[in-house]
Amino acid sequence: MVPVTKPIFPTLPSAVNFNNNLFNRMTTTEPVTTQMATTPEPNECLTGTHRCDMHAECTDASPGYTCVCKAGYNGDGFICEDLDECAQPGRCSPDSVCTNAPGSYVCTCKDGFTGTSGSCMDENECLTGRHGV
Ligand SMILES: [Ca+2]
Ligand SMILES: [Ca+2]
Repeated sequence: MVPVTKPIFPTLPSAVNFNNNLFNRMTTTEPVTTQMATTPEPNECLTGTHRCDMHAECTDASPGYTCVCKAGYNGDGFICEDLDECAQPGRCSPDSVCTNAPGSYVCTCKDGFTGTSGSCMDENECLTGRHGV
């Protein structure tokens, strides 16, 4: 009787190379996934990758970021539109005219009244010299 001997493990060079390639692939793939997992959360507000409106405040968060419209603007932070303050009653004194402006508003005293925004007084033409001679 002639004993039949079979190799338990493959000894062909191609089989060894295949195992080496697989091993190399596993060892080269692992650092990539580790690097992705440890990549710090980006500050979109500094990198400029946020989508906040130009009239919104960007605040970095993890993950992502938040956008809040600035004072004088209305919206969800991604789209901010100027607030028409003049559409709201009582913004300016009854003796002044309200003019809407981007992010703000202006109260201008009506003719015959002097003062600053919000407080207009009847102009004393006798003192200001704006009376006829
Ligand atoms: Ca972030
Ligand atoms: Ca406005």
